Amino acid sequence: MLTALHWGRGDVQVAGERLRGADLVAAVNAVAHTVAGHERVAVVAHRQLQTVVAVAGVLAAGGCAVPVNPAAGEAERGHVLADSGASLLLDGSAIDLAARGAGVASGDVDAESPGLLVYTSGTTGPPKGVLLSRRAMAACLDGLSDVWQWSQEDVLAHALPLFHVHGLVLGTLGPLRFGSRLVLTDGFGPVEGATMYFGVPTMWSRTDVESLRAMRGARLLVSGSAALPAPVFERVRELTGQRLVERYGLTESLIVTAASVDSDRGAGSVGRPLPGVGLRIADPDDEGMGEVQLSGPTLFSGYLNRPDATTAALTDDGWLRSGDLGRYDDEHGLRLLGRLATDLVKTGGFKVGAGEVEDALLGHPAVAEAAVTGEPDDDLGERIVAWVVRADAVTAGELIDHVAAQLAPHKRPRDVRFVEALPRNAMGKIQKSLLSATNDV
Ligand code: MLC
Ligand code: AMP
Repeated sequence: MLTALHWGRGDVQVAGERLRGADLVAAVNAVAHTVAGHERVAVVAHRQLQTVVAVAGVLAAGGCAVPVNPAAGEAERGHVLADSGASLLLDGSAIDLAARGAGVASGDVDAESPGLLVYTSGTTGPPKGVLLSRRAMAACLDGLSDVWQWSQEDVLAHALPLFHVHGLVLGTLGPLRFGSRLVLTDGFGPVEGATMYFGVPTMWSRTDVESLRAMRGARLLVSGSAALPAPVFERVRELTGQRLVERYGLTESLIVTAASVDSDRGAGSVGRPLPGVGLRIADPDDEGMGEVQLSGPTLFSGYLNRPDATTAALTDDGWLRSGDLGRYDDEHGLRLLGRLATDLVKTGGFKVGAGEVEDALLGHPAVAEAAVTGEPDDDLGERIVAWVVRADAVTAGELIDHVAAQLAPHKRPRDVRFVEALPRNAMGKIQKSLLSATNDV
């Protein structure tokens, strides 16, 4: 188990279906019996009550759940299933919410053992599996409960996907750990009685006036996973009377900083380190800006099957290189100012590796060369743009569909720009910074 998930007090509602108290515990136990003895269990993470019960059941049995994006394309899904070595795949229809089981004797589950394996994109190659221990998840959640005074009295509402840490660790295991009620909706919007809302900036910026007004009664509105534009912060403040609270983290570190419920929550700050978290700015320039590096109990246990990538992600003294540029001072907390890698795109809060999309495009016979960039976008933060040199006749739509068949829908390019050649330096390396100035043909 997570160490202590209080699902005896749990109350989870997803799209009109609800399980609570003893019924929730018994449904989770029924899954735990089914999965007992499996080290890793893949769970197709539809936004359904079955997903919550399945993941909790795997944890209760002492195993490690591997969430799979239900919309993942063929190549991506195949990679996750093969790389994770999952010996069982649970899909929503395989979970019977009416099943009831008694507690399983999972023995003493080591807090260091992985409870989740979450796949996340890097700059090149297919996504890497991030091993998250029970200890790391518990430390992150307890840290947040400290700074947000998150308790059993809370009702959390969100519409986040369940295959990333935002929706799954914070948005699902959080309420289960604290016994607070969870209402998971299909679209982001007001829920009667909700005291907390979690969303990515795109969700906050898309929420209409009436809906924001209806969220006034909540005590904590939280934004994370991507940079929150100042105008969105201001609009939410105007319509709800509340300052959005920001928190920051990575799949590899879980949440490491958060603005606290009682501190002054200012636009542009993602708060201070959670209890036990080490945060430093490496090689700061004259203005104090450098790479944010992290240590402490919330860090991952490594990438599965990728010791090389794990070593590359850590400094010699064991701190995680976040790849984010920031500045820290005690008065304002952490301010994020950009990213070191240009080959990662954050679109709608999803991280997408340029290399993964380029590889998918290059798999199309009509593509001679391809480069992918993230271009500024008012709605999504960044949008994926593909720059393509054609070897044969092909339309933008055909290439977008080709990517969608291989990868998840959010990894599709929004725009395809056909060019005669990609700008390269003397070594032949594509110079992405010059692409925006390149004209399509
Ligand atoms: C998208 N569409 C396209 C397209 N791309 N259609 C044609 N061509 C393309 N290239 C379609 C979509 O499928 C959708 O169709 C419609 O266009 C709108 O797409 P969208 O603009 O992307 O919107 P939407 O699907 O509503 O998604 C927006 C969103 C989503 C904000 C709901 O991006 C989201 O759920 N983000 C959350 C990401 C997240 O949880 N990140 C956490 C990572 S963990 P249709 O038919 O479906 O409407 C992490 C750590 C931390 O970062 O700190 O938390
Ligand atoms: P992921 O790999 O999907 O977990 O994404 C982690 C990245 O999301 C971080 O490295 C940041 O770039 C970004 N991120 C998360 N939270 C915030 C935030 N509050 N503000 C800006 N960027 C964020």
